[in-house]
Amino acid sequence: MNTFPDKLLIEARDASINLEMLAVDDLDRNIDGYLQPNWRTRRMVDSWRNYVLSNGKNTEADYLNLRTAYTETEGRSNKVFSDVLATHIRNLPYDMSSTMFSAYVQKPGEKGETTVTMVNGEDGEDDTADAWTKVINGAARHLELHGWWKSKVLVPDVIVKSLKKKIEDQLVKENGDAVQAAVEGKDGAPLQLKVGSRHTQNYEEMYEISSDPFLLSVVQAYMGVPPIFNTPVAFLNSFVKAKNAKALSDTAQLYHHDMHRLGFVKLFIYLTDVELHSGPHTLVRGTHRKRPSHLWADGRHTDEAIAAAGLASDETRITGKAGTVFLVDTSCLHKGAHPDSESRLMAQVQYTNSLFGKPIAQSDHKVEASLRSKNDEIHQVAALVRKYSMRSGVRFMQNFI
Ligand SMILES: O=C(O)CCC(=O)C(=O)O
Ligand SMILES: [Fe+2]
Repeated sequence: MNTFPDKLLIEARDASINLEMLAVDDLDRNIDGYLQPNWRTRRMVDSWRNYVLSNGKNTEADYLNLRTAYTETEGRSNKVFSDVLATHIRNLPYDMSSTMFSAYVQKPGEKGETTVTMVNGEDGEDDTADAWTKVINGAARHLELHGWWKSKVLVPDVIVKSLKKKIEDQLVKENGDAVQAAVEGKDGAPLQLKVGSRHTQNYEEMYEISSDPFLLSVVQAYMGVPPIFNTPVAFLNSFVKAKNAKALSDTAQLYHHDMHRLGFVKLFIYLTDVELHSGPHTLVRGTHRKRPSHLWADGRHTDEAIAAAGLASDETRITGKAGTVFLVDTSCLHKGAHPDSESRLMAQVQYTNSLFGKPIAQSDHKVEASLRSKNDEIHQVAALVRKYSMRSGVRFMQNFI
């Protein structure tokens, strides 16, 4: 067997992890100029260094430093650490000619709804480049201001249908009749059913959508670094009545912030039409940057607590047809609204700027695992990971190499 290219991929992944040491050293030297002195953020630098020195391994203690510093500094630690990282890692140009969201920008003379028209195309130049830059920066700016952005252009129907079928088949395989009961909101049906990354990582559609050059460009413009693909999953949320607050809490249907990594943006893909009554993704806009002090606490927050803080009018509910994709900086306060009368099927991928944070299973490294394994499934995922490393770069697939 020729393992030469795989060894190169693994080497390149390790080099990519190592690059983060530039940010660690920068922070180590300058942190008191960047952030108010704080014991926990100091420890967070050490934790990040541990991550790099161990070639990408996190401990629970290091992860806790990140999570706690976020709360203690009211988000500033993550913002500063992420900005420092961005000054040390080069951006990638993504080739927009293969985007599935091409309807955003049309060449002069093409028919259809034109979101942006071209200006200043010089001979021999890509005359759509300016237009794309405008759309990308507009989306990134919307994320920065509000914490979310929704695409007007849907994912092509064939991709939505094939992804949906794979997820439904897996749900039925694991849960049998409970799936139909959940869809119909029958008494006793489960509130939520999940397809874990163990399965979704086999679905090419997850990579195809999330590696789209347009989405990667928007997330890169927002985070300042080329994004890393992390935690592909899918959920079915049933409109069955919730038994209690704990059930809602366990299924992310109470307000909370995510905090597994330094900087991240979640890509959500609706696989059913989602209206106000079907449990839309709901967030409090702007809370990724600003919120009343007590709402920086880790854990869940009730709707009443949001209202009492005067934030009810900042609630944003994201609806859309099947095939709608949107990006959310889920370090903001957010939840899946509990559906009233229709169940919701949704897939998601987390884009992140670093894998520092929550411990990652070494078994996630499919290319590395494939060198020693005869398991067909591992080889299939490894093939996808190689393909999308070629398409979008080693850094994008770093978690899975
Ligand atoms: O179900 C939703 O809309 C939100 C889920 C959630 O909290 C998350 O993915 O971080
Ligand atoms: Fe969440």
